Amino acid sequence: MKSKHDLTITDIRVIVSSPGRNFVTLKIVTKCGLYGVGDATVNGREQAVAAYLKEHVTPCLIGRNAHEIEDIWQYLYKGVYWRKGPINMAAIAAVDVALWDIKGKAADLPVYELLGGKSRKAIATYAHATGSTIDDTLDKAEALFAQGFTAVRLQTAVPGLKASYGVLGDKKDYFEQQSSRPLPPEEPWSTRKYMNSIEDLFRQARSRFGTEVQLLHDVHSRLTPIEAARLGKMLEPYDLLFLEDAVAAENQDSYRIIRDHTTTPLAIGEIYNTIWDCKELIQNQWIDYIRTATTHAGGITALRRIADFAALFHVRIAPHGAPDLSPICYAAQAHLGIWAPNFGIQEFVGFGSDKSNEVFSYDLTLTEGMIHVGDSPGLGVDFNEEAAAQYPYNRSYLPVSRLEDGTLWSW
Ligand code: GCO
Ligand code: MG
Repeated sequence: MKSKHDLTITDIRVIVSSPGRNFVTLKIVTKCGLYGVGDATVNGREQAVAAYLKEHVTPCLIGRNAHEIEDIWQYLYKGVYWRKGPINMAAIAAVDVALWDIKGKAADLPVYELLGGKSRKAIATYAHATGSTIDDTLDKAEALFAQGFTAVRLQTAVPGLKASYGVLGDKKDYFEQQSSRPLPPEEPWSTRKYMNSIEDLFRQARSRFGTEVQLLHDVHSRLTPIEAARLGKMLEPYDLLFLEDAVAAENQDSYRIIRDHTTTPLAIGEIYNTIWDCKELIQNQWIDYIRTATTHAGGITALRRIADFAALFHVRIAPHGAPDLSPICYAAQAHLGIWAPNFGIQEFVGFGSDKSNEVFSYDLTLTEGMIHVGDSPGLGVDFNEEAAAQYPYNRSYLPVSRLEDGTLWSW
């Protein structure tokens, strides 16, 4: 069918900006003037994706028909020869999301309508409560429940360690924390200290908040499979919605070991790039939630496939939603989440900072801990290039983690 819009791709812009923290944004412009935006942010490696997009992707796309999302996806995935990988897949994701945005605008429909329409009214989220002590964490959780959230991830500094991931210390928020790191800071880790202190957090949380609220926890891949199995058993009485990243799963069958020992639901996937990274986890039903992000696992086209595959095995999607995922990623995931029959929950740490809100606009609203998706055509997001120009790239890194004897550990 002949489109009433000329969607020949005429211009592609790659913008690296730092409105509070670094984002890599892609803008694809078509002949009729319709354009779409995509997120390609890989935290701590932003310039690598930007160079890849500028030098190796955009020249191949000029002149193509923006309607052909599937063919362009396959072209960038199979055509690269060296498939997969975080840089490649973030670049594909940004192109894919921008093309869905354009298709929606051309059809004058929100992207969720193109996916098959709404399966629910709004998207459930879980917020973060991270404190320097158990009381601090639980006070923060209480404030979130008071705002209407019904699910909260609890993290507390490990007693006896100088720093713990996610604990902000004197920093106002994640944005300020990350932008103060021109080189990777080093943080200590002790599995023994963690295992000796973690149960108390959840015991106190349940005794303070009761059984109605949902609680989650992120292990950040610090344990071995058998340690994770023990943790899952230890936390069973506190009825977690899920335990995240208990083990780094380069070996997907590590999760079999955990699964054999505990009924605590398991989630993983924020660092995965493709469906292949989670294929065995899903088809063996070793996990309950798959947490791949549109930005890091190939966009809406790829996440839709992961969601459909996961649905066959009772696995639900719970996409990553940390602050390094831009509002464009949130929008893409919101459209997917409102459609996916097997949507579980969306991680949510706010749509952005005051600075990032000058640069990104979005048609999403949060009420009572739920994200409501507006009916703007496309993804309903926009990126203000002039505002972004005020905030140049600022090199910054995630921390690295070491055991107390100096051994480098998983972050
Ligand atoms: C999460 C995460 C993040 C990541 C960060 C990496 O579950 O929200 O684990 O805190 O560490 O997004 O860039
Ligand atoms: Mg995580």
